[in-house]
Amino acid sequence: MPWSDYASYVFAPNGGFESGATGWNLSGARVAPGNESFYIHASGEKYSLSLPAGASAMSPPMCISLFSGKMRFVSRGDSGAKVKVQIIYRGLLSSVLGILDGGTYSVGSSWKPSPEIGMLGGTLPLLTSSVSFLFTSSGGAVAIDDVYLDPMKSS
Ligand SMILES: [Ca+2]
Repeated sequence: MPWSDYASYVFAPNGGFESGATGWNLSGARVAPGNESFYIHASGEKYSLSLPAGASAMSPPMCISLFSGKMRFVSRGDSGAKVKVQIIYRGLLSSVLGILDGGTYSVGSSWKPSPEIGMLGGTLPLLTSSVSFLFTSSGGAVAIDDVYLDPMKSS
């Protein structure tokens, strides 16, 4: 709400890394002490995900409707660091139906919410049942925390 975003977001499974890396598929990334500074999900949380340059992290799958809207997360990083977001669409049996480039974003030295990253909405591949988000860092270390999906386009 502080950012005038009133969508009905759903928290990604272990989307704040308070359960360690449970459910995430990490490559070169690790859960580290230090929560994002706004405590968007809950006060008292303690961890975020650290991605050295070139590391990647795939979120657990989330159910999705054909009217899916957008996702957001919180990040910070080294000067010049960027995070690339890809959206992996899966069908039954986890088969990959499509990969959408969600964009590459510069991160600042202090925590800030990502832009609203739009999803395919009404043009999702037929039979899509879940999505995962793949984060990849470049140009420096990046930290992310509090990953949210707006699973039904609500704004
Ligand atoms: Ca956290």
